[in-house]
Amino acid sequence: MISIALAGKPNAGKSTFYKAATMADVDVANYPFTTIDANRGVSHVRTECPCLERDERCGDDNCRGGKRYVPVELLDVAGLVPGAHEGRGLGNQFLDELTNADAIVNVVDASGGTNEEGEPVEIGSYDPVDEVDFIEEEMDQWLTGIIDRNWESVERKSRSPDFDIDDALADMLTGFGATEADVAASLRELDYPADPIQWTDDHREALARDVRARTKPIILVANKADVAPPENIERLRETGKPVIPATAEGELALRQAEQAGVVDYDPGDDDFEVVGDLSDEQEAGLEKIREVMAEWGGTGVQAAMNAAVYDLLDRITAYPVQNETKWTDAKGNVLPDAFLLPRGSTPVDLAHAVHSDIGEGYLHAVNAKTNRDISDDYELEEGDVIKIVSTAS
Ligand SMILES: Nc1nc2c(ncn2[C@@H]2O[C@H](COP(=O)(O)OP(=O)(O)OP(=O)(O)O)[C@@H](O)[C@H]2O)c(=O)[nH]1
Ligand SMILES: [Mg+2]
Repeated sequence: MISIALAGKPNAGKSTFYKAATMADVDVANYPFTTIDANRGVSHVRTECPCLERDERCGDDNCRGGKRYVPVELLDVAGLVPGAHEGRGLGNQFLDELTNADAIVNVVDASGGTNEEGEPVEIGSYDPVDEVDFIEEEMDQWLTGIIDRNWESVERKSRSPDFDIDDALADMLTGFGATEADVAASLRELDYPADPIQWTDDHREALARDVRARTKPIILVANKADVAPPENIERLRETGKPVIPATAEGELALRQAEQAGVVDYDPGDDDFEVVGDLSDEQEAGLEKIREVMAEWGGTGVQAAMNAAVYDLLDRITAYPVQNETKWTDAKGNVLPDAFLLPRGSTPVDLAHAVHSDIGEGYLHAVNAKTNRDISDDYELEEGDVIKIVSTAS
């Protein structure tokens, strides 16, 4: 499963985002380091279900009237302060938790109402652009440290006659989520001595920065948009990084109200409808959220999950089925599974994602929307429904 990690300075709203996005029960409070141990849970990205092209909707938990929710892992970790890579705050322990993440959602307090240590200050008095820079810097320095600590082993390997620097670095960095292709691409970008013994700290740091950017891409959530001065969000946008304005607190309130049966709202909707009885106070709170949603096109929480997976990681959703006419599995469930594959994936890749045996035994595939055979090098598109024919199925 794709893994997305929430990172950011303390008190920015990471756990509120996590709670809203997973509906798990975690601590949220207005002081730094509320979260100590990482929370790991299941959230979803939202897409259009292929069933919209048919007469009937799927009618299960994953598809709410054609709004398809595909599971991804979400990780909420302790806040990060400047110097974390040297152990400040809850530093290293938290950074190590990011090892398995495919992408990072940096939850920024766009209101400027907390300083770099996460302590409450007057709204607008801290510049949120500063936390964008230091979070990235901490991640880069953390990886630099990992490479430094492992360099001796690269030097040792370099004495062997069949030494290959790409292989040696890939070995070291796979644990960090880097593939051989990532390492090779980074090395192509950099100038470096052939002999690892000649590498300086600067060479290792340059490698760390490039590999980090490739393997842990970052998207910014401009959280607390409900109280943020609009110019702060503008300034965050000027960094050139993808920015999603959000109110994690608003999303949490809506999901809780939806569970209580008082509003009709599906995560990612740009508005909601009140369907139950509310106190005047509750009603006023929800109307405030409605105004923020109108301004930004929703609460931003679902939008951030989607941007991380579909934009940053460039995934598409493919739906394997056994029956290409009914779009069902062997048990008759309609569109039971959805896989988030890298753009450019082929039917063979989908077969491997379903099961390694199905991949090994792959024979051919049928596009269930057109009922035609597709070639082995066909590039899957968002929403494709595919029957795989394999010796293993
Ligand atoms: N106004 C506003 N406040 C928010 C929003 N999201 C979170 N908060 C508040 O921000 C404070 C910190 O929220 P948490 O979710 O605990 O923050 P965190 O980033 O997990 O903090 P640490 O675990 O200490 O690193 C709490 O008082 C939240 O209620 C939001 O969208 N708007
Ligand atoms: Mg927290």
